[in-house]
Amino acid sequence: MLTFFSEDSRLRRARTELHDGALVSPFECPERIDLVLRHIRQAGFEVRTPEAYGLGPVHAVHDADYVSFLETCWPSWQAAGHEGEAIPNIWPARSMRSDHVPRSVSGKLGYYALGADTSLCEGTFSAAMGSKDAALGAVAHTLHTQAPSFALCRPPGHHAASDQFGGYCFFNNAAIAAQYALDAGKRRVAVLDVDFHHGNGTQEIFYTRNDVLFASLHGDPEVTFPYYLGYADETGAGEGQGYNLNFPLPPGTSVAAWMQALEQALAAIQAQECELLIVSLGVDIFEDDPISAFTFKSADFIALGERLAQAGLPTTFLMEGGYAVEEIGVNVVNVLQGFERESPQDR
Ligand code: SP5
Ligand code: ZN
Repeated sequence: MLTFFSEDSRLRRARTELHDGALVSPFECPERIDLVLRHIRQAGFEVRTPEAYGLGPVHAVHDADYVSFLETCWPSWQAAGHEGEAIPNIWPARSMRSDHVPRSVSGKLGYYALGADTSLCEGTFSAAMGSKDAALGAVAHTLHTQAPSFALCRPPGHHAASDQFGGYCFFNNAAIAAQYALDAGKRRVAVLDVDFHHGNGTQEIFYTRNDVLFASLHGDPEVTFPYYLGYADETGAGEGQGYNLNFPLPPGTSVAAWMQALEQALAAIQAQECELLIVSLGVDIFEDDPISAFTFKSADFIALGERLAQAGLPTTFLMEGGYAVEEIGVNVVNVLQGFERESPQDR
C-alpha cells in the first residue's frame, strides 16, 4: 500500500511526559517511526514524501489563534527563561473564566491544552506540519486513484480539538484529511477511529455536522484517558444528531466483542452513504501496549484489515497511537496487508 511519510515527523524529540506523577521519557517517541517504517519497507510498500500543503487545510478545522500559539509557544517559553519543556499546570477549569486568553505564555499554555501529558518543545510544530502533510498526501492519493493509502503520521492527531492539544496530538490529521476530501467534492466522509483511546478531538470538530460520520471504539472513559468525552450517549447535536457513534468498551475486552462493536460501526457507515473511509489507525489495542488495555494479538490485525476492506469504500489509513514495542510495525502492516488481500482487484 502506498505510504506517505514526512521526515519532518522526526523533529519532535520531547524529553518529558508527565505520567503517573513523574516526568518520564515520552511513550510517543520518534523511534516509533522506524519500528513501523522497517516493516513497511519489508512488505515492499513504496514510501513517498508528501508535498507541503501549508496552513490552509489546518485553518479549515483549527482555530487560527490556536495554530499561532502552537507556532510561537516554544520560542515564547524559552524567552520567558523556563528550563523544562512547556507543560501546563493550570487551566481555565469550571470555576474560572474561559472567555479570555491570557497574555502570558503559561496562561496561553493552559488555555490551549487539554491535559499535561503532552509537552511542547523545539521541533514540535514542524513535526505536526509534516504529520498533517502525510495525511493530506495520502487522502489526495486515494481521492485521485480510489486506491487505498497509508499515512505514517507522527505526532498523532485524534485528541487534538479545534483549539486544544493533548494526548500527544497537535493537529487533528483525520479531521484535516476529512475536510480536505469534502472540499474536493465528497458529500459525506466516515472517520472510523480504532485507537484504544477515544478520539475526542475528531468528535468535537464534527459534532454538529452531518457531512462527517465519526465512529469510535475505545476504552471506556469511565476508567480510561481522556475520561471527559467518549460516552455512548454522545450521538451528535443539531444537524449532526446521529452522526457521532461511540462504543466505549471495558479494559480487557475480547477481540470477538471488539469485532462485534466494529460490525455496528460499519453498519452505520454503510447506512449513511459515506463516500470515503478514513481510519484513525491506533495499534495501541495490542495486548502488550504499555499504556492500553485491549487484547489484540498480531494476527488479529490481519482480520481487522480484511473486515475493513469488505466495507468496499475508498480508504485512507492514518497512524494514531501504538507505543514502542517491537510489534507496532508488524501490527500496522498486518492491517494494511489484510486490507489489500481482501480488496477487489479492480479497485
Ligand atoms: C494518540 C494516543 O494514543 N494518545 C494517548 C495519550 C494518552 N496519554 C495519557 C496516558 C495515560 C496512561 N495511563 C495508563 C497507565 C497504565 N499503566
Ligand atoms: Zn491511543
